[in-house]
Amino acid sequence: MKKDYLAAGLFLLTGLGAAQAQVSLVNPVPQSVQRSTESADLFKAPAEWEVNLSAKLKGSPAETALQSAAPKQKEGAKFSVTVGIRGDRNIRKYAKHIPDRAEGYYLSVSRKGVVVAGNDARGAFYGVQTLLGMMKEGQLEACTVEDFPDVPYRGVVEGFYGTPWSFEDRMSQLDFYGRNKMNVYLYGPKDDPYHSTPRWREPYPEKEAENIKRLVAQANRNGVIFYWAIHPGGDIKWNDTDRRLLLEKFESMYALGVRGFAVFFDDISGEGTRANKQVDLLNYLDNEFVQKKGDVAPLVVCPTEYNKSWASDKPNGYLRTMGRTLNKDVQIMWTGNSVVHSIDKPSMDWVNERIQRKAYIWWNYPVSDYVRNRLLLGPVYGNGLNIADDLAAFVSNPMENAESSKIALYSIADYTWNMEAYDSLASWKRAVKDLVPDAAWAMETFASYSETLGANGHGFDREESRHLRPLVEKLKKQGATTADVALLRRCCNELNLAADVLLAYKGNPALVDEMRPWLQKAKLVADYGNAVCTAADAYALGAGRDGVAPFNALYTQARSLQEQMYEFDLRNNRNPNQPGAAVATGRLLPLLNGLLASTVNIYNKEHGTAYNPVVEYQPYSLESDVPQLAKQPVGGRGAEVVVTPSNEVITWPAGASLTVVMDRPRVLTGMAFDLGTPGISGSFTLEALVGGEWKKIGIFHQNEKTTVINTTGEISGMQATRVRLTNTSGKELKVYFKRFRFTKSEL
Ligand code: LOG
Repeated sequence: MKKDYLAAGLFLLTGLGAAQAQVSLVNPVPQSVQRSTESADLFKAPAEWEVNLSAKLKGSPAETALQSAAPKQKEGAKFSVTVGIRGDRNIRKYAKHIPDRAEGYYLSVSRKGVVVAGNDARGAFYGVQTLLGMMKEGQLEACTVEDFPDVPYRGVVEGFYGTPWSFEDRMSQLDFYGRNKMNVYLYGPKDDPYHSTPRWREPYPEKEAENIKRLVAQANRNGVIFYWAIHPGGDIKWNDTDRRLLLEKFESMYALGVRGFAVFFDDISGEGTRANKQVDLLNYLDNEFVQKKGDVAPLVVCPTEYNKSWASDKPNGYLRTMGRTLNKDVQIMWTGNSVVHSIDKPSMDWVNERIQRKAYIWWNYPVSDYVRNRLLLGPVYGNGLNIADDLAAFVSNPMENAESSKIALYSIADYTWNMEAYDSLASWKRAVKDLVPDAAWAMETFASYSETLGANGHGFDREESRHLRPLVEKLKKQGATTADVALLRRCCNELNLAADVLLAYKGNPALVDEMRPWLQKAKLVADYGNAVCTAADAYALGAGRDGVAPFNALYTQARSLQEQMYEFDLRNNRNPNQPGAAVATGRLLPLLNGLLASTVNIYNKEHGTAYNPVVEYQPYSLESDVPQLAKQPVGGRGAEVVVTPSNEVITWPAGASLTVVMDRPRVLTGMAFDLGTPGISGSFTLEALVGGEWKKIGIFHQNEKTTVINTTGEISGMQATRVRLTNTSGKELKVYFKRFRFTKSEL
């Protein structure tokens, strides 16, 4: 169908100067835009208009959106806006142009007025949104648009660990989804006690219930289906009582206005993971609740085996059991080949065949709950542009930083609406402009240093600072020149400028609040870079030393700023997993570190001095044959050595271990780890490598309930080079990895 539109176009918008074309402001990019003249016919948007809305759309999101528009509604105004849906008299003449697709619409804009003809009510709403999007800069453009979404359900799953979004965050998000033509929001923050174990059984207290009611109303105003998700698998009993309690909880949510329901079975172990029991419950909920109510959206489930790397592929394995026995109208979520992964055609074919339906993609980007010291502000890329027909839905799991997430969400809305036309960099630029209209340059600049995820257990990464790619390649082969240093200095100064502009930006206080630690950190990075560049120019590249501070001062300043950055991370963005604020670690900081090291080496050689050239000293590394832990980062903070915790259930093979390797012996002073599983201590052996010999360290529970295992007494004083934890139970175990840290002192 899309092909026909393209072929029929007289003057397609594609390729025309985006700057003057008002329709180019619209997100998501429409399927087809046509103009009757070759050059854009732009005109000033009217100050008032007469709205002719069909009776069927009274009280609908289309009407609400028109009421919020800048032009005043006035009977008899010269400019008319006619809005209806297929079958309505007021748009009968245009019916043949309406795409025969769910949520499709036809829009015609001329100097006399506008016609919006929706295929259905949501289509009409989206036609109005396109009109409002065009008018963002006060202008309109004569054209016709025929448009519809590629993916039936598009939106967001608030499904991360960490601080759940606030009520205000969510209100703003739902409005944003309406504007960007996303139609689902799934509420499932892991740290809402009433969503998960054990309090999923209890109704919300009054205030929270009232807020949910208001959120549902806000979703309805924006054409968004509000799904409420429950996460009961941690302690569910497969008996009548728990089934009844779950149904009662759903009833209480229904009473608050919720008309979409989901059950999440992710990240659990034990009894709750049994496929046939889950299916029994889900089919029961589908038959007795969803179908009987009649006004509830399709039930959605997040399975326990929600990605290929964990899926058993036996004929009677988990996924195929679900595929075969779960009611066909229940939708099954899927994160791809692993927990965090790009989605492509082969991976869709793989899962769809097994679950016997189109998968409901839960895309784990820009979620940052496993790299909480990061803001992920880069372009959205990597997903197949040819999978539109393979998806039941595509929803994004975002960051706990709601406003910052809008950059990625804007582009995910774009991608899921019109895949073939998706242009990741262009979409990102529009996203930045939409979020920070009056400081887009600053935001683009800052964002281009906030892209990588750094080392992480999922091995997922995003390219950072594309503009520095050529320099990185060049410096692999040869030393830096003054021109290279000038480029680095300019990058530092731009980053500093961008950070200052954004810190003072008044257009979006919530966004600035979220970004503050990263903006402040960026200024330290820039200061560090300036010290390094000045030292390199004067003392390594011979670019003249007149008026330049002595080497010693510049060197000390660079060291001081490294320390300040370290200290900054200890004090800011406090969270138990990955505290601090990482900025520019993808390319800029490694380049500066390399430049400092080479400058120091040159200076030492020339002057016979012994300044330490080592910039990033990393004395710890990790070795593990537990696949899910093999890439887990390890790092030192003060006296502590910490392996980053994981959110998911870890399958720990028999005999497999996790080892922290140190570059030289250190005195152990304490140790604690938490596998989040009661009674697990007897299954593991903890050892330290002392003088080339493995010494066993006794394990005891500090507290039976939290299963924190503490070894402080026994470990104390050992001089070790390695610490190792091994599954010695003789069988594969399912555990969590909530903590693994020890303290040490230097010899
Ligand atoms: C969780 C999710 C979390 C995400 C990223 C799913 C289905 N579940 O490993 O709550 O935000 O990964 O850390 C998950 O993705 N578990």
